[in-house]
Amino acid sequence: MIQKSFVMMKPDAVQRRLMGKIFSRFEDKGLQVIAVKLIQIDEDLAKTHYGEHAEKPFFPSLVEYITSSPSLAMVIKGEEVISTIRKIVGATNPLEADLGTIRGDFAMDMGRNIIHASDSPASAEREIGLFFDEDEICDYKIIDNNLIYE
Ligand code: IDP
Ligand code: MG
Repeated sequence: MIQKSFVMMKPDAVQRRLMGKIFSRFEDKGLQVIAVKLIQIDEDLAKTHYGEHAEKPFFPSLVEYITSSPSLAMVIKGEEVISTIRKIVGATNPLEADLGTIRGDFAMDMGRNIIHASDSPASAEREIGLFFDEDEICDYKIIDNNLIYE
């Protein structure tokens, strides 16, 4: 099934100038980036986005991290894209993430793990709605021998 996922390069990815390399992981795989926004997340948006973790001990430091500097928000489209991107991203703890994944290759610390990706169709829909207006999503057709999407 063709799906859309919300993916976000966190402040450490932007600060470390890894944006191009991370885009390449998705583009090389054959996924389609249909929206992009560099955004300084404020405290309200951080708390809403990570609401499911509000009671966790790491929540204050997570909010501080995610609001510390701009993030790069994206919508990515493709066949089974939600689970595919979670595989490309790797485990939450970069020390446990397989080499070859983004977290496995670029990070060492759970609290600086480079990237966010939606974990289900329901969270993708919620997160895309939080970060993007409808008219910011360019759902163009790919005209390419390798990729033919509706
Ligand atoms: P995910 O990003 O792989 O979906 P979640 O469990 O949803 O992982 O956690 C959201 C984010 O909260 C993680 O990506 C990470 O930045 C942070 N986080 C999760 N667990 C910990 C922890 O134990 N210590 C510090 N930060 C954590
Ligand atoms: Mg999560």
